[in-house]
Amino acid sequence: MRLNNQSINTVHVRVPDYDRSHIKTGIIHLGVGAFHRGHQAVYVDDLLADDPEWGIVGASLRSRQTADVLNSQDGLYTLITKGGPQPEFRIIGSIREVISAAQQGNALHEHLLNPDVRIVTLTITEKGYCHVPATRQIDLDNTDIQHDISTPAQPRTAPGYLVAAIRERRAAGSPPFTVLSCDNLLENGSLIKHVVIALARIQDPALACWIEQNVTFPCTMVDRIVPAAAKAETTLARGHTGLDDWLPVVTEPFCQWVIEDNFCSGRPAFESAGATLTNNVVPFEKMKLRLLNGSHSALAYLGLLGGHATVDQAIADEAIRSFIQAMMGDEVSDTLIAPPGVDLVHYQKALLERFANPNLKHSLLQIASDGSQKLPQRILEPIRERMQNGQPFPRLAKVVAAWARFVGARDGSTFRFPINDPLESKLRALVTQSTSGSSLELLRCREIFGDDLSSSAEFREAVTQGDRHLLM
Ligand code: CS2
Repeated sequence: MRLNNQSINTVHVRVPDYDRSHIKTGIIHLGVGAFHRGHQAVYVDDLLADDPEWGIVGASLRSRQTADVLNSQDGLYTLITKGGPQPEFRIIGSIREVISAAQQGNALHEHLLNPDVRIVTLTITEKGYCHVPATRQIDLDNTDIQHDISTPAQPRTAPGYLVAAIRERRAAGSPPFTVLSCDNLLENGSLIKHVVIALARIQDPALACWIEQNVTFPCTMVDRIVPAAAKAETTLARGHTGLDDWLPVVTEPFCQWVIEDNFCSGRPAFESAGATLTNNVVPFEKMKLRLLNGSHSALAYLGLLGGHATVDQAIADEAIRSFIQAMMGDEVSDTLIAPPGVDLVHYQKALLERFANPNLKHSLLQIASDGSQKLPQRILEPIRERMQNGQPFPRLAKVVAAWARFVGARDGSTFRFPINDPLESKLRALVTQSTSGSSLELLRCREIFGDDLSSSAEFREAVTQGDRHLLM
């Protein structure tokens, strides 16, 4: 039997504690991947019993499969939390419907015009921001952005959908919505604000000014490890609930959401579901991006080069584990200011434990994807700060060297690793077209390294040293 509104009454696990037929749509979420379903949708599920105004309509910008499967389950899915030996199961009901934007762009647009929708949340991954990673400016060479400039009423990008909807809401006299970014980018709210306003300005400068004055874009720090679920999880869910769920979500017990309290049209009591509302998210973002995500990227590139497949395997490798510990403790933590109430030493220790979770099977290739979009905020920003302070950064440089080898490594004429990166062809051309064929040619990529690092002899020398010392 499939999981849906009827069959849910037969299960003996935790199910929504509210009447789903009374829920309204207050949130549109762009990018309904596993992360959203393991994180924000769970917080919302926790608060709907007290406040039914905030149900979610999700949209997938690229894949149609998520919409098809979740709609056939009435939006329901199983959350499988793997901490100790016994996983915990729970059915989440906060997503009312999912739209596949590529097929139903107009339906998404209509939902975005609904005046009851007061928040648009985003998990569109780093590349969804359509910016140049090194400069954080809108990427006018991006063909989807070019499409959205020439055809604003039929957008393809998230910024394009936001601008089109804000324009019409403004014309109709509807209140604006808050745009709540939940991606792993520094000052993620400011970044999406910048891209949205830049896109609006090209079309209509008055609209850009109005957005500046009326729409808010709070920054957030989101944290929960949510690996892509494997087929085996469907079997696991069925074994426990008796129902077929084709899109369960697997996650760890840890969960954190720190949100800048700046909502232009109201918000649910996110704090009642465990989120932290604050005036300044930046110290939380920096800590998490540099310690957790920076270590994740280091584990991915060093681990894959060392023959590992998952995070727990890589962190069990003594050489890699002590490298990560030293990178965090000696090179990253002194670039940080501890957020209120956080002990950075304790935070690092807890991260090592989370990485060692043997039940998650978090794929290193998944983390290694989109390196061009991830390295700047995870690895390059702390490097820049250390260079400015005259401090060495051998381990951070080694992570850059490991990324370059991962991207450039070849067996004869074929590349050794599949890379999944919007700059893939450019990066690989840098290696194949150079006379040296060395992966260090990748340091010339200005979209990633900026004008400063791509021309810095000190940076190149440190990465070259790191490359010599890579264990291979
Ligand atoms: C990971 C993140 O895939 C990646 O790049 O580093 O998805 C990470 O698991 C989450 O940010 C944890 O909160």
